[in-house]
Amino acid sequence: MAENVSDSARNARVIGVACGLGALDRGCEDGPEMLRKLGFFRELADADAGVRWDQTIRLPAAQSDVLQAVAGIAGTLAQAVARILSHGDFPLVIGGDHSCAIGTWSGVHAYLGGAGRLGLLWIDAHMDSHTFKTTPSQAIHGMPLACLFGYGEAELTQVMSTAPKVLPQDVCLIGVRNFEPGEAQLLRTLNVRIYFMDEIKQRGLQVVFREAVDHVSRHTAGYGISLDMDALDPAQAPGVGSPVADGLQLADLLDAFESVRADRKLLALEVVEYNPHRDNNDETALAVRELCKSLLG
Ligand SMILES: [Mn+2]
Repeated sequence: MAENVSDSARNARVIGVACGLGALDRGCEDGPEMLRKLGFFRELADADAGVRWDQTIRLPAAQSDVLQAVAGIAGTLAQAVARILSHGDFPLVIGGDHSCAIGTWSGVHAYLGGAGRLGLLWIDAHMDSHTFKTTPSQAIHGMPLACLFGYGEAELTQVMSTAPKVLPQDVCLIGVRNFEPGEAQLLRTLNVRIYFMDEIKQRGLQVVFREAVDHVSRHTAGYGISLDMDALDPAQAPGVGSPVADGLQLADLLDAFESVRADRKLLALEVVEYNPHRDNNDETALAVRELCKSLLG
């Protein structure tokens, strides 16, 4: 791990991942470009959050099969994330579908090297813990968390290194309310902590989030947040590929993000699955902006 991280505020570097190949509806590949067009990363920069667009990763013109294409994106993304971290900056990855998580967290893992383990908060309506053996849809955006644990195709589990990128005891899922037996079985076997919506409603997101941050920080060198926009209630974030009713309230998640704004152990943020073609008056785009602001502002 590089030692050049100063105590001054880190500058966020945005990587857009214009890939929706891992989803059934590819529309989220237009997410990064739409957010750019709306100009709000510029707005964040103006707000002195030190945010700058680094690059947009696109699919190669000549595509092989979906697995190879997603694996290719993951490799490119992982390198970019590791580079940003080694410069002492903060990677903000904007999807694209959730399969980009394979690249994001493989890159953070590579950056940490032997410095310690990586913790991960996975905020999502789904578990994303399928393999090709258990998935009903074959869609790779339903698999990234399993891949990061080391389960699945070698192309997806061995990005930058053969090691698992996270250990089950260093991960928490938040907001889950829609899943299939095969993936639930894997997470149960691995004993991963899952905060389902009913527990969140009972105890409140602030309490649950604080507990989850402690959980993923305790034995790790740092942690990341992977936010699938479908974790939010579709009434507040309709622009996603797989909406599920009864989700997180935006105001609660904004408060939660603000609570870790100055946390030096937070290493990277990823916001995925925003699909502009399904949005309503840019409501979801605005939610992405507010969430980024609350974390970086
Ligand atoms: Mn997801």
